[in-house]
Amino acid sequence: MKVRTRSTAVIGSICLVASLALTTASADEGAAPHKAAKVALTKVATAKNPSAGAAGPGGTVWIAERAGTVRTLTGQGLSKPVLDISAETTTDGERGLLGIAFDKDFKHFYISFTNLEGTSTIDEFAVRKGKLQPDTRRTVLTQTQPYSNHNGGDIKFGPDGYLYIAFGDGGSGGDPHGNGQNLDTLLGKLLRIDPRGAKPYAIPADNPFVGDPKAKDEIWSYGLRNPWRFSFDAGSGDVFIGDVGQSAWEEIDRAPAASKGGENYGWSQMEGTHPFREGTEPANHVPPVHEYDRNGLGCSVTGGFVYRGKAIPALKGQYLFSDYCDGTVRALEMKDGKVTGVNDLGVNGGEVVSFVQGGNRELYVLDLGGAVSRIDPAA
Ligand SMILES: [Ca+2]
Repeated sequence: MKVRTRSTAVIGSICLVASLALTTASADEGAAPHKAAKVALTKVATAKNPSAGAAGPGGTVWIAERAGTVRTLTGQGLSKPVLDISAETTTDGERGLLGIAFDKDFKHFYISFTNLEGTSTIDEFAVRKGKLQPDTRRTVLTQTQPYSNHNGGDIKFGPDGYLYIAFGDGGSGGDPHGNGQNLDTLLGKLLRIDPRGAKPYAIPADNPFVGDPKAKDEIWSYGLRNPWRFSFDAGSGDVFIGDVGQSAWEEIDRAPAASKGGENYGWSQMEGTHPFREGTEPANHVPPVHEYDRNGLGCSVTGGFVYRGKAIPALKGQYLFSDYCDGTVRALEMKDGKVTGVNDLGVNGGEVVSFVQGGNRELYVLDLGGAVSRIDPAA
């Protein structure tokens, strides 16, 4: 009953938002009655402040710990560190080792961390026979950070083979430098680069602002506050971004796989679908596909993945996400790019800071408190 009650509460609050085209309950849409997927969390390891993860070579799953270590999941918990940069980062504010990613075919491994000065840093390692080659390490991209919060820091390869990097607006509160809407900074943006195309990296020729002298060529989309976690749908290629709100609205943004980039997600003129501090909605604002307020549902969205695994057929095609402050794992039912239902999956992942998609596309939840859990079908 708890599942249904919470789910109804979510949908009820969302319906107050007139600009979101939502149907109230998928059970009302006729055809087959809706059955929410039933899931269970299976704890597979304990880590020290796990912050991020990635599918690795040979079916492995790699887990980053915030203080600077990377370990792999084994049948008996986590391995010894395969990488340790703990002398190079701190966990002040929202800093630390914040993202890891492999490129296609697992030839290179990338880490995203804040260095001792707080500068966001993306480094690359060559991978041979499943092992990092420490002597190949090089820095791909850096971005100074004016404050210790809103670093973003997630990194993922898109289906196009390019590396996407999410940076927050630089921090403090209310975007004091106006970075979200300023195309002359990498802060408050989703970036798209080709890390192997040149040293230190190349800009894909079809990036949306190439040739615009007033805009950084690395920018793929903008108007983001703290896009803490984003992902690509392994089925469709659509991108989903969980953008943490200021004080009122948490949001999930989406762009279709066919997007040419350039989306403006609104911050800091908008927070979700609402003007922020007398802000004016930009003409090209792409509103979130989902937003929720802070009446009992959390305070910091953690974006996840569209489920494309095999273990839980009823969950296929739904976008999973959670909230650091609430921990409940939720799922958006999507149809033609619109949200048609919001499901509370009835499990709590703790201080959820990240989801990880394994090579078999099954999903894991990372609790900053330590638990690494796999999302399994309920028994
Ligand atoms: Ca927004």
